[in-house]
Amino acid sequence: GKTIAIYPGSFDPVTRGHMDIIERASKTVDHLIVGVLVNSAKSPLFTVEERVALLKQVTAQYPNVEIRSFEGLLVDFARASGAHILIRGLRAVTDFEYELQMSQTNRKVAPEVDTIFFTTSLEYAYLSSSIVKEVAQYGGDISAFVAEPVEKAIKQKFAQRNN
Ligand code: COD
Repeated sequence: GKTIAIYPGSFDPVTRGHMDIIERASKTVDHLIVGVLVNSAKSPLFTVEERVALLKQVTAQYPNVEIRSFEGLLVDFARASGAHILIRGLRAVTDFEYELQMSQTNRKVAPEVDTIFFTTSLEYAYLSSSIVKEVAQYGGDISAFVAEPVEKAIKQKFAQRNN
């Protein structure tokens, strides 16, 4: 059958690091669903609708990539989507403990759902959504970190906030 995978995250907002994982993962599975978590503990800069819209813009060139939001447990979303694979990215060792715990918990709750990790491309190893927001907040150039529509959207956000 078709291999369906989910790449879940907060994507607040999507960075070039995420985009690299999406591109690579989309080549290895038949269908890739990027799942945007609705109720994150973190207080997000972008609404879930905004995060989904930005992801749609930067992944429009991949016909087998779909963007959806989800609430509740990730493995329930996976089951409902017919996905048996979760995709996650690994940057530094600091990602490892959290990712290991998540992956093992998810497999305990849903044994048929397993996680595949992609190691970050070297040029994006340092990159995170929070770093991008911090640099943007103080007016720094973020064009190396995010795609153009995302850069515009962040600038708009901070312009609104400072008015
Ligand atoms: N290079 C490579 N990978 C990267 C980079 C980069 N520069 N930046 C980020 N990534 C990877 C991250 O490692 C991660 O794998 C993915 O991209 C998404 O990152 P974030 O930060 O947007 O997403 P998270 O880590 O906040 O997502 C957490 C989830 C939403 C997946 C998690 O909280 C969840 O599943 N929540 C639902 C409730 C649930 O089921 N909880 C139980 C889980 S055990």
